[in-house]
Amino acid sequence: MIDVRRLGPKIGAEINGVDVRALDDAAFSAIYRAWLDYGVIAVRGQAIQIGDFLRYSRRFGGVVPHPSKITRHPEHPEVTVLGANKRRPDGTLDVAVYARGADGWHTDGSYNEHPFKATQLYAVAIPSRGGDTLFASMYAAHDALPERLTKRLDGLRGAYVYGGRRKATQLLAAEDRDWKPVLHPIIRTHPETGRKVLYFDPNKIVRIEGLGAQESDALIEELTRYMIQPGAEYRHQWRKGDIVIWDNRCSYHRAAGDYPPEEDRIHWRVSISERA
Ligand SMILES: O=C(O)CCC(=O)C(=O)O
Ligand SMILES: [Fe+2]
Repeated sequence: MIDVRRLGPKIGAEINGVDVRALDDAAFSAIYRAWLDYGVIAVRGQAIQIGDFLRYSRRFGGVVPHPSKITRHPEHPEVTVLGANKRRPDGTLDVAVYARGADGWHTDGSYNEHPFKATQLYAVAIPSRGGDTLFASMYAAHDALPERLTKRLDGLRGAYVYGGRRKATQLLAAEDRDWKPVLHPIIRTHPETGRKVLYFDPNKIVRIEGLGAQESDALIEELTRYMIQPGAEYRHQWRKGDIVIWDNRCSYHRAAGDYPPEEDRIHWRVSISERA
């Protein structure tokens, strides 16, 4: 039996008392089921090596390298190391590294034709305060849309690009900065749960297909206000040894990004694809 405990009213659960290196298929499928049900799962208390992390991550799907080459683990390109090398050689803080994911609510990989189904982090070093990660439910965002908006969004697709309208591409190598926008329906059906979501990412959306620039901007602004619903949030306070996986098909997240910059906050991170 896997001990699953709810964390937020509409998103988030924690699992204690397991060792991810030694899960049989029945135990793993209970974790996978909980992940589908709760959107975000924190497995506590893991003391693992990078190979263990990769083996466990591959049980959720194909592990694919993140487009930011400069933050990849030197020996394991599929692993991004969050929070490493945040000081430049001259000692100044590289804010793109320090505050990665803190510039607003988003979902990972919306710039891909097939966005990452999941992102999984392992907490290697945790600061003494701050540095939480916040999550919110896309199901709740969808369910809060007024009928007028649901009707209007029917059939509409958003165009997404790495860096979005702000062209925030600092973490990419210079030669990798020229991306073509990809299209995703704004109301999507989760392929495994069958539930509808508001699939949206204000950081990476550049326009809504078929609308004029002004109308598109106004709709983007309106949708941004629906993303986070009262009671549909969960704030994760990290402990060293936590493994947290979130479902990018039904949740938004953001880093709080507020920890003391002189302290370490290091995570191994993998992107898990629906394909591969
Ligand atoms: O570091 C975090 O808390 C989350 C960063 C983030 O947005 C990501 O890894 O996709
Ligand atoms: Fe993210």
